[in-house]
Amino acid sequence: MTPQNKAAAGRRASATKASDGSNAKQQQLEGFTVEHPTTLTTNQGLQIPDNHNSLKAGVRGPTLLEDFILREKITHFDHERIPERAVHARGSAAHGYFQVYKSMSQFTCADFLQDPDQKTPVFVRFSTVAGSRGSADTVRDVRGFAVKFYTREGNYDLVGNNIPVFFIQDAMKFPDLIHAVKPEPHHEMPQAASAHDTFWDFASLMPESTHMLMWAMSDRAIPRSLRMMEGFGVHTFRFVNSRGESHFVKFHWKPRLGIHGLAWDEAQKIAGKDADFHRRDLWEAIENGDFPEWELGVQMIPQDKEHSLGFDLLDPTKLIPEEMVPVQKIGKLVLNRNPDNFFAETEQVAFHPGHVVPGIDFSNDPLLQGRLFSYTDTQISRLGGANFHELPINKGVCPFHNFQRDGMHRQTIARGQVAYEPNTLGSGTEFRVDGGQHGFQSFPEEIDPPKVRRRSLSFDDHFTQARLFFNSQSAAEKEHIIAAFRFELSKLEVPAIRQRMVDNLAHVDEKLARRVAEPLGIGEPDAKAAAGRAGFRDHRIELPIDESPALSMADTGDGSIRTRKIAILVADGVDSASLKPIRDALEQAGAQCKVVGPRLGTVASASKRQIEVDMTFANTPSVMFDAVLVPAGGESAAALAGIGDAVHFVLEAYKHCKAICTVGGGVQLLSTLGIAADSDAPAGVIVAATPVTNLGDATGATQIAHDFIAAIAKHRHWDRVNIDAVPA
Ligand code: HDD
Repeated sequence: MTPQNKAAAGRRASATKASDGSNAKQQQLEGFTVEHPTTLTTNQGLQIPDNHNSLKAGVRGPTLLEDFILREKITHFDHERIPERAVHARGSAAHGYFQVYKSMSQFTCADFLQDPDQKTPVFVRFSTVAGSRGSADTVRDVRGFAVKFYTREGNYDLVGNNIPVFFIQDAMKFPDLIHAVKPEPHHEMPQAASAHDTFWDFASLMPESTHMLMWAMSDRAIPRSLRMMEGFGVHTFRFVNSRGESHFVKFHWKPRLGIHGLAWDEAQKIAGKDADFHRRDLWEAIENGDFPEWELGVQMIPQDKEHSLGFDLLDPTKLIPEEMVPVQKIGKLVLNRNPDNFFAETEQVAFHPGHVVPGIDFSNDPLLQGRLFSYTDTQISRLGGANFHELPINKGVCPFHNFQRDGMHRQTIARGQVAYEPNTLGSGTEFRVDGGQHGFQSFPEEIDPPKVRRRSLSFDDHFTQARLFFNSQSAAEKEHIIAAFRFELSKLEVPAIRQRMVDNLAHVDEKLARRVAEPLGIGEPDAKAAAGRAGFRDHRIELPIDESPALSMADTGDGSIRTRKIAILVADGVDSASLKPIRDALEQAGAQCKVVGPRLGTVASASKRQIEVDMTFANTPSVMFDAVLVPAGGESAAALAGIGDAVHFVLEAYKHCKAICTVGGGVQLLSTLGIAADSDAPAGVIVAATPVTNLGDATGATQIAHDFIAAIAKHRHWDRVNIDAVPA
């Protein structure tokens, strides 16, 4: 067994031992997994004698059509690819479990929300929306957050995003939205990017998209890690309890590690340096035992309070501010096992908002209603037929049976004469299902309206919540939003689209619109012009709040630095005595330290000790790290100052507002780079000019480590001034 196989087997063994229900899916999957073979056979089991040579008429002759072994192998290869998802093609996934904190029976009869001792297995797939399957992870985009709960009553899929609102109000516009954001159809450019004419042409003509655009231009759309983003069910759903009483419900996933973003410049660079950045981060965290965790939160509104919010809870471009209806944390999600096979699991998993269980129901949100059609339909085309529910990753852990039959790739072997209902031939007694009281019961909402192809007037406020979002951001977050709009709109070839967009933004915030417009070579934002255009709606709703602190990413998380990546920059002459206690403290706090040097192997410390180098300046840039430590050692610091890549490393980390700690001789490096290295050191820059000898003592080092850890825990020091002047 290879080391990977051994590790995977170990993980599986421990997973299958659990007795709290969390192992049900893993046990089922065991029946489908295979290990690497020691002999090769054909798909029919025939041993293959030679896997290098085809059957020929003489050693130099043509290959014979008779060679069924060659044909089988090549034919299978020719058909290895399936269509990628129409949206959310690029994704990464993991197994885990969900556990409710206390019974939710007062609100819902969903079985998996009743017993705090029960763990429900889950499979969670995160994704970007616009890019192809092989596109980069860190592009500016919405992230999909799709959770499949394998419950005892059937699969429940919560197919959400990391942004709580959507671009459009009605599913009728979904194909238009996606056609606009995908690469332009004549030349298939740009890949995985919204910064092009067709997206903003559409968005500027659809003012209902304004609220979500504000989110998409914020750092939410460039997450530091999939483990550090929120998730939302977006639509209003329904909880229904065993008495048939309904509450409207909004779902939230709150990450334990807080909500953190990358710098835009950093995100673009990572896309080239490590296109798999988020996938790798998720995989490695789980392999290292740092299991990502979220809490499930719900906002509940009793059925009879449907119209109490001032805006329409059926409108998916609106959120319910947490200050109006608090989020109750009702359970936790833990991801603790990587998939065994990407294609079989992550690629073949098929989500559908219509996969619900008793106790959870839909609202009349017209976007949700359209989704209820789309997902099964797309799986049939993507996975090659109607039996995709039989694929191992999609199969429920509870029994399922009906009289649906046949179709491509059917796995189940249904016994007996009968494939219809009602019948008397099947079970021996009359079998009939109609009007039963058990199983899934749709909430009997009373509806008696005329058929109309129109939108409710209550959907007609497109700006109030966009404004609320903007008002709720920290100063730095506002600047990032302005910069993102500027970047995206500056990429457009048609100035009229830029103008239309800033005209719309003037209805969110005059100053925001003017700041965005400044470098774009267009006129002043013209709110009146926007108001005169087709599709413009501004029937303002009154909100009881002007700001919602919960909409900001600032100061979120548990304050720990667990899983944060720290680069330790070294060259010959580094002071190993002062380095060790700082490194130990960082690792004890859960950070991962990597030594980056001029070459692989070792460097020699000032005291002639050999220090292992993990990475080189040439193969690993600063954007792979959260923080930088330049240890003491005058000779080492002088050498680093002479290495262009090392200088760039520090400057770039500084520009991206990361915590930087320089000690002893390392401090000189900062001064050389023009960064204040005295008592005026910028936020997040820890300068310990203490003589090297003193740093060997534990107290000095502990204080430095303490300050450095506190700076890393803040994630980024976005208020660092003048970073635009930094040449990196
Ligand atoms: Fe969708 C995939 C989330 C609106 C049609 N969607 C898909 C995935 C996520 C979402 C996370 C990827 C699931 C996976 O990992 O396999 N979609 C959303 C959210 C929406 C939304 C949060 C709005 C609130 N989607 C939406 C509409 C439609 C679709 C309005 C069509 C009417 N979505 C699809 C799809 C996909 C999909 C084409 C592509 C692959 C798939 O379904 O399985 O059917």
